[in-house]
Amino acid sequence: MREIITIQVGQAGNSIGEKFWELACDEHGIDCCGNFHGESDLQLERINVYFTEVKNQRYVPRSIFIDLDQNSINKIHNSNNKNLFNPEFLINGKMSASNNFAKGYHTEGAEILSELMNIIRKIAEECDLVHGFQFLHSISGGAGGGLGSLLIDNIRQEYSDRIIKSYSIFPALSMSQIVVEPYNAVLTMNHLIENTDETFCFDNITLFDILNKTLRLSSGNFTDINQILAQVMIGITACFRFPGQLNMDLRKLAVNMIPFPTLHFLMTSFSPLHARQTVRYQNINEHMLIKQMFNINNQMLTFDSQHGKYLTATGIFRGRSLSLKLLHDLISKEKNHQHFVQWIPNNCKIAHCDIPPKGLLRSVTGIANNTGIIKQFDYILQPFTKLFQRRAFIHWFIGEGMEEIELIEGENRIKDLIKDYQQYENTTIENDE
Ligand SMILES: Nc1nc2c(ncn2[C@@H]2O[C@H](COP(=O)(O)OP(=O)(O)OP(=O)(O)O)[C@@H](O)[C@H]2O)c(=O)[nH]1
Ligand SMILES: [Mg+2]
Repeated sequence: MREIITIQVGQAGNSIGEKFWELACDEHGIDCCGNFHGESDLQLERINVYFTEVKNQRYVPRSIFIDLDQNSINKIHNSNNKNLFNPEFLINGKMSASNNFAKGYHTEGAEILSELMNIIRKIAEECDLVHGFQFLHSISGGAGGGLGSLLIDNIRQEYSDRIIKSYSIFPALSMSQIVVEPYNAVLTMNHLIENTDETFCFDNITLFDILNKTLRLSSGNFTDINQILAQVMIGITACFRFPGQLNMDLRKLAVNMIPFPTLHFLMTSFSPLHARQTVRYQNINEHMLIKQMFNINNQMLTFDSQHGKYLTATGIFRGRSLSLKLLHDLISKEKNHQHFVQWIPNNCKIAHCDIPPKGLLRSVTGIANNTGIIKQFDYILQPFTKLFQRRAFIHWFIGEGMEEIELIEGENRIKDLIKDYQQYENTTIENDE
């Protein structure tokens, strides 16, 4: 079996993780104590990818929840799923990272690093063959960004041939209470560029927009946002968790989606996304799923849709009565569209899992490597530069053992990444001739 280890860090990471496991347990027929009550063997066939069987038909998520303060960990200890998770793998430090990347990376986080790595080693040793690690975190938190980066760096060093993917939340700076978020985000990006294989990017502004405009939940909050995020993660992982005709794993996904090592920042989309009151009036067929997979209103991240070009895309379809032939035909038409680069032949793929998500007959989760993602990088880089030109607030970081050069390095790395994406956005077949 090829197992995946899930690591949640910081408040956002832990809250999203809680939701992810809730949905994953539901799909695999696991109750809040880890016991199997499913109806089908398919629910168990690949359950070991995400869960460890501890005794006959009792399963424990292969998951670690980490924070520097106690709040988000206490929430899990007190939740309905408190008996689901191994309490040894719910870990908090002594002191909050106080929104400071440097505390998460250099001081408070570094203090618990060896304890964390021991736990990760222990979990990895219990696996048959670790396939990869998935991280959940916000890039702008002190814990999620700082300690998350420290763990990613160390896991990359120790498990260099395993896949590391992250689900990374970009901040809504216009709604933020934290002035140093641009610093944290740029510093975290530096490590994600260097040490992850696949980073699925989400931004809170877009997710709030989906709540308000598409789902018409005017008083939506993080709980609702995390539900959408978890649903997308469930869609991305469906083909790893269930057997299917057109299947994939973390490595195959990376091989098909990432044309150059640093250009591994992926956007996602989901369909159907409808207000509860309208969902039963929709005919969710192959045409609609493909259309919405590329529709701007179904994207989980704001990107430059005017100039951005798709380098690669994959649709993960779920549901029993889908025509794969029709999906192939429709997706082939899409890839001739001007928004796809033409110098990567066959850059649009489909994967399929028979089992639909709970409560739906069919769905698609889109994954795209689109050069328009640089809009998000710009969004954090601009306020970063404004603050950093005047060296504002950097004493908080320097005071925790960080050197100014790390900020300069982070800034340069993002600038280079933007340039790389731009270069491939403008490359045409004619350029090669
Ligand atoms: N989507 C989502 N975003 C969140 C959630 N909680 C916080 N955020 C966002 O994440 C960013 C802050 O990261 P947190 O995860 O709260 O911070 P942390 O990693 O715990 O680290 P500290 O800042 O030191 O507490 C802000 O932009 C928040 O708006 C959540 O449950 N879901
Ligand atoms: Mg926190």
